[in-house]
Amino acid sequence: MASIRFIMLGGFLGAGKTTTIARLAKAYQDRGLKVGIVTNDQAADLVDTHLLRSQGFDVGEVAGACFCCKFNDLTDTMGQLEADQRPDVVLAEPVGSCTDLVATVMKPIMDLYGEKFDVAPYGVLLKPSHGRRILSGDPNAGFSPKAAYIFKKQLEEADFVVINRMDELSAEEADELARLIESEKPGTPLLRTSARTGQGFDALLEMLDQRGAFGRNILEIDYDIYAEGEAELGWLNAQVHVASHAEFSLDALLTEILNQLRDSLDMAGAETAHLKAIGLWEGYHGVANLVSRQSPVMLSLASDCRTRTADVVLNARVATSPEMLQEHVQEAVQAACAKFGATGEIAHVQCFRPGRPTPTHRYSAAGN
Ligand SMILES: Nc1nc2c(ncn2[C@@H]2O[C@H](COP(=O)(O)OP(=O)(O)OP(=O)(O)O)[C@@H](O)[C@H]2O)c(=O)[nH]1
Ligand SMILES: [Mg+2]
Repeated sequence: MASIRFIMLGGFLGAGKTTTIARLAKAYQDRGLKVGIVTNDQAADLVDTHLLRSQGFDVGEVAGACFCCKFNDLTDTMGQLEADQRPDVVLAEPVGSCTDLVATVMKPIMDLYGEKFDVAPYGVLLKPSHGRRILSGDPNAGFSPKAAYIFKKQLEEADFVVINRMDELSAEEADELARLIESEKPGTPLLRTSARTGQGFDALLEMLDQRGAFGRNILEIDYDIYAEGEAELGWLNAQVHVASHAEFSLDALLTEILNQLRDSLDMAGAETAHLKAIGLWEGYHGVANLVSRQSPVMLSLASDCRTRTADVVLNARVATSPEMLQEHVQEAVQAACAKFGATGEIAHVQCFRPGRPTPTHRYSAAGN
């Protein structure tokens, strides 16, 4: 039986992994291939899972810790996808604050499941504004030096690097970023894409089809700095039930919740890595995102729906304490709902700092 192509795409929070994976999944389906997707988060209630499922993809989820710490859950989830429909391709999205994935995920899959999975080169996506600021040594890069350490380790272990969001960059800006990446990681293949428009996807597909000596960049990494960098982020996943006597625009509500949050976090001086909210009602779904303190809230998927009730799933990753983050979220949800004459009942909330990663397996450069 032919092996399943395993494609993992990394990159910092908000780099565009889910958007890229959705576009790649569609491209593989257009080639006549069956696709499974695995999402991952430190907690339950993932916007990404809802978003990808609502687009009709077969999605398994590993929730509660990153792939490296839940390696057996990752392989079990891939086993379930296999039992459901035996995909030709599995696309996997690790948590955006994770690194050391070659040693803890790619190598173990190659070694322990090499007959079943054929592992593609490991690509890491960049959010240009974030990448430029860290790589040019901006002391106010928003996140701490420890978070910058994680970002640089992500680049270091990549087989290839992708500058995403090309639709927002001039040729000069992209060239400048390419120079910074080249001096950080000389000789690494570099692609330029827009997951929004599809620019550069032929080259990305071609790169992912390559066979060869990939997955070789096993890191030397200090897990204390890595763990402390991750723990600087407050992490919140919540479900909110919204109800009103009058109809409201689901898209306007999602945008308003994130705008309220953006303003209050900005006032508090808390840097946002990624805020995302999906609104769901009777088969309709809309998604809003915010990827940094400097950028506007984007409605990345319009539901075009008016409703009296909706379920909203909210995921926030922000450089602040979990307690502060939860307060900001509660206030933003109440203020936004009030604006639409609605009430927002937070049904389920998980809020914490990510714990120290303790990988199930870790292969060393020497072999294992
Ligand atoms: N303009 C533009 N926006 C993009 C592009 N790719 C992604 N986005 C937007 O950036 C935001 C974040 O994209 P995601 O795909 O959710 O990013 P992610 O890397 O999966 O984020 P996490 O799962 O939180 O780590 C969304 O609003 C996307 O619509 C792009 O190429 N161009
Ligand atoms: Mg994602």
